[in-house]
Amino acid sequence: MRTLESKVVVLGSQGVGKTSMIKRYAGDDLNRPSPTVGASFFTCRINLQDVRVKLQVWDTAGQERFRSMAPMYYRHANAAVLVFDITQYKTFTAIKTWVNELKRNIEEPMVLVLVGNKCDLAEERSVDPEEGRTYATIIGASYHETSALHDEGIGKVFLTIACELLSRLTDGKTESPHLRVQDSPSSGFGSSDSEYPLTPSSEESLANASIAHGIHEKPPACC
Ligand SMILES: Nc1nc2c(ncn2[C@@H]2O[C@H](COP(=O)(O)OP(=O)(O)O)[C@@H](O)[C@H]2O)c(=O)[nH]1
Ligand SMILES: [Mg+2]
Repeated sequence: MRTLESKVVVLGSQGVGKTSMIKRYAGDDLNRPSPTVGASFFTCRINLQDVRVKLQVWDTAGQERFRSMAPMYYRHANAAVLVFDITQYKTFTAIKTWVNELKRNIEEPMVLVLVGNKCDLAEERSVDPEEGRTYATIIGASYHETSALHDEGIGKVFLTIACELLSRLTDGKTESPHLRVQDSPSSGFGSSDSEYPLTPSSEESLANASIAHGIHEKPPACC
């Protein structure tokens, strides 16, 4: 069985629900406190056909309020989730800034998904889904609406990323040196991640003492 390893960054204005989405996907308690400095990530494993896809999903720890993240956050990222709040138009316009920030920090083509979160607050909606879809098309992203509160649409966001990474790989469309594929005949899901290649270096870990890492395993899925 082959293993595909990738790094996914989550971007968007403060308060749009990034941490809630990630916690929801990680099967974590939404009320558990998160680190307040540095960054944290968790690894989600999904079996897609005959490939084991590991998504290393990175969360910010509030640095987004400075409208810019440390380069380490973007390093070797293969996909980005751009999140806005459907009830706050300014968080939608802010996506453009995040797209520019991505362009500044990442040269290789990435998988992009645009996500309108808080769709449970439909009566307060200020971003038309058509506008969201149109902008997604312009930036080459897929468009999703989610509710982290009600756990709606979140699994689909990450499954879309995993499927897109896989199809780019099998189509030979990506030559990214950072999208790692390994043949892993013996190691199963229970195997150690001690040599996990995307784990921050010890130097980075020291500089970001609050980095936390969790692992979550998803049931097999198909694209
Ligand atoms: N109604 C609603 N509130 C949400 C949703 N997702 C997050 N929130 C709330 O929005 C606030 C900010 O969420 P958080 O995950 O910390 O946002 P972050 O700053 O982008 O990481 C919190 O009060 C969450 O409970 C959602 O889907 N619906
Ligand atoms: Mg957060």
